[in-house]
Amino acid sequence: QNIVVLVGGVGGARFTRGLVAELERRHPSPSSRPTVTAIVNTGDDSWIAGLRVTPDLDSMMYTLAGVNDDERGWGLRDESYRVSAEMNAYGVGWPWFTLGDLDLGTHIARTALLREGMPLTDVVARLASRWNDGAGLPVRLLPVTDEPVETHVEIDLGSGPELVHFEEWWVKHRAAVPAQRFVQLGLAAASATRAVRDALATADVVLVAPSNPVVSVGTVLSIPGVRSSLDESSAPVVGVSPIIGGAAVRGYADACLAAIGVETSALAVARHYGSRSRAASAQPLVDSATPPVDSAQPLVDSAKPVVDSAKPNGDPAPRGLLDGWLVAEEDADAVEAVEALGIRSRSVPLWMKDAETSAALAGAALDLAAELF
Ligand code: GDP
Ligand code: FO1
Ligand code: CA
Repeated sequence: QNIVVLVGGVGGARFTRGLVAELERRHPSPSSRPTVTAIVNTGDDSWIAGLRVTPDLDSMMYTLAGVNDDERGWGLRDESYRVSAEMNAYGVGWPWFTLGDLDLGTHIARTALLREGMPLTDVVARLASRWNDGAGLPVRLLPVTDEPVETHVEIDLGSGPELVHFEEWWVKHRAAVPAQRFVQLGLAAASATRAVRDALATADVVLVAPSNPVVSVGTVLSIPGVRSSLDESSAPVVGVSPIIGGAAVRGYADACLAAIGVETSALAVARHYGSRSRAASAQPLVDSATPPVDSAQPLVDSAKPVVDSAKPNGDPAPRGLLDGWLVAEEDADAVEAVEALGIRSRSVPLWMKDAETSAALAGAALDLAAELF
């Protein structure tokens, strides 16, 4: 059995860690255990001081390696900040974006491999392979695309509209300035990797983690090739609500949803994702043709052709995303309305407090998928 999970950073990592634990519990023998492939958002990636930083891939890698800072969610534990203090003293980099000394080691290694011409997918596999004494991670991590796609946010700080990187809006401004719209730089030249399309084509179950529906899952879905691969798959697609009792737990997903006109509720997110038995309504974020480049030292350009982004005329309209949707017990009254959308729904404990609650949540998602086979 092949399980594919669509993820962002911290929410995706906690859920995937629970999924791994639940699969180990259900299948004690590794040879009969399903494989897990995570398709990871790359929209938060950026150039900082000449280094390629990939926050959501790193949240996944550090969490699955068991070396993450669990309190914060992101970054490594037992960090120090000597290097970034020096960078800040020189006025280089993003002073509001905390980069630990050990974390910087990851960014230097990744950037070095990218500069040698290695595609991001292979770089991620290489970085992942060192953990667990060289055994690697229990999950295959796949960046959704090898081409740089960066989410930017249009804001107005009083001197007219300007575009800032998503992390600047999120971390520096704490998403307190309204986002007028999201723009994905580089999207026009990007496509899902072959590995991503193959993983979706051979998936028996697809899970949508309780990740940010706009800038994490929304970005993954917007990459050409992802939607079409999902549409062609016969695997059930089960999502987990990132909204509990009308609140964006941890972070500012509510500000992201407001920017695209979606209410912060489990039902509204389900409606936004749509039912797989019906035509899609969810639109990708706004595209822009300008790819993000580090102008000082451009990456080796792989000049890959765009694959399967154009739909030939006469193709069926894209489908919605979901066959199943887990909502919180606090949102039990939404189950009926979700089912009226053509999406099978259950209410379960949705808080990922610790290893046990995360594993139970992943188990509930697997059980709902099994019902939908
Ligand atoms: P990020 O990239 O680090 O922001 O992480 P993700 O996009 O993967 O996930 C962030 C989302 O996870 C937040 O918007 C929350 O709505 C959701 N989230 C965080 N903790 C929990 C939890 O315990 N349960 C559920 N259901 N969702 C959560
Ligand atoms: N999140 C923060 O809220 N503040 C930070 O200073 C910060 C630094 C950071 C450094 C490396 C990394 O991989 C992730 C980091 N994050 C930080 C987490 C993360 O990038 C964002 O919170 C999410 O992408 C929002 O979706
Ligand atoms: Ca993120």
